[in-house]
Amino acid sequence: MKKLLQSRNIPDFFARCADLASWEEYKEELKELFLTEEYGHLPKKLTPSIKAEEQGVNFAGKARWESVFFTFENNGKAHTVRAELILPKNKTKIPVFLYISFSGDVPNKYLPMEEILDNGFGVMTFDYQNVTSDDGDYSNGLYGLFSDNGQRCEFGKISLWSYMASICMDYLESRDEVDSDCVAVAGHSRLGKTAILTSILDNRFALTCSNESGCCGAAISRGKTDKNETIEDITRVFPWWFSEKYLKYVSNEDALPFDQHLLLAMVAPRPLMIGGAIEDVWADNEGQLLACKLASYAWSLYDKVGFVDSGSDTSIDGNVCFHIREGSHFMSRYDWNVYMKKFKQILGDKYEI
Ligand code: GTR
Repeated sequence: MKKLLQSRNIPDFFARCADLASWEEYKEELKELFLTEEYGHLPKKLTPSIKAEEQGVNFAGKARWESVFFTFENNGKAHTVRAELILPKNKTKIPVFLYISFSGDVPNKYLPMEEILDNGFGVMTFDYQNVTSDDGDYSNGLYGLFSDNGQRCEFGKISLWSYMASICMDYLESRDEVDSDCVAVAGHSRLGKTAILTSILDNRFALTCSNESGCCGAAISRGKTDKNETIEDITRVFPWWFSEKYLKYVSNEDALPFDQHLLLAMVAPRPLMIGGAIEDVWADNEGQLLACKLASYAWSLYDKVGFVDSGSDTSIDGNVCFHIREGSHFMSRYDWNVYMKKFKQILGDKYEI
C-alpha cells in the first residue's frame, strides 16, 4: 500500500480507518467533502408526475418497451424527462442496467440493446442532455427548475445527471417485474463519472459499471503525466460539470482533501467495475487501476475481497473489477460483455435467461 501511495504522492487517507466503524464515519465525512469540493450537492428531491406509454418496437418480439415521462415542477416551472424501459418479455424478477446515455436512441452506438436483452437483462435509459444541456447554460431542463434566472447553482451538472438516475431507480422499484435489488448503474466517460457519483449517493444500486471515466471519475488526480487529463484541463473545457469550488485544485492537486480512490471506496461493499481502453491515455489507465487497488482497502473492512489481479487484462473475480481492452475511448460490446459477465456472477443461482 505504501509503495502504491508513494507512486503518486498520495497521502494515506485511510490511516484513520482501522476498522469498519471508523471507515463508516469517515465515509460520511468524505461524501460531504466530495460534494462540497468537487461535484456540488444535489438539489432537493422533487416528486415527478409519471406517465408511461407503450411503444410498438419490441426487438423481434423479445421485449416490452415503454417510454416513461417524468414531469418535474419547481419555482413555477416544469420540465419533462423522457426515459425508456425495455424489459425481456414474459419474465419476472428482471435484473436491469440503468444506463445513463449520450443519446435518447435505443439502441445506439454505445448501447447494444438486443445483445443485452438476449443475455436476460432489461435496460432503463435516458438521454443525459434531456435532463440538462452539457454546456454552460443553466437555464434549461431540470437545472432551470432550480436556478434563479439562469444563474449557476452550487451543484455541477454531473450531480444533476446523478439525480435523474436516482429518480429512475425510484421508478424501477415501483415495477413488479423488475428485481430492484439487482439494478446496475452504468455509464461511459463523463457518464461513467456520473455512474460512480450516483452509486455512492444511492446505495440501492447493486452494481456500478464505470466505463473509461478517467479524470474526476475513477482515475487518481495526483501525479498525472502530460498525456493525461488533469483538473486544469477538465475544468477549463467543462467547468459546468463541477462545483465552482473545484477550481481551487487546478494545478494544486496536492491540496485535495481526498483522491478519487476514496470515491471508489464509498461504493463498498457492493461490487464496482472500472473499464479502460489501451489507447485512452487521456483517461489515465494506470491511475484508474491504482485507484482500484487502493480503494480495495474499504472492501477488506467488510471482510470482502476488493481487487484481485487475474494476471490478464480482465480482472473480475473480486468486488473491485478492472478490465482494459484494445482500442480507443468507447463503450463497446466488449465492455458490455465484461459487465454482463460479472452481473451474472453476482446473480448466481438467481440468473436465468
Ligand atoms: C473528454 C473529457 C473526459 C471524458 C470525455 C467524455 O473530453 O475530457 O473527461 O469525460 O470527454 O465524456 O467523452
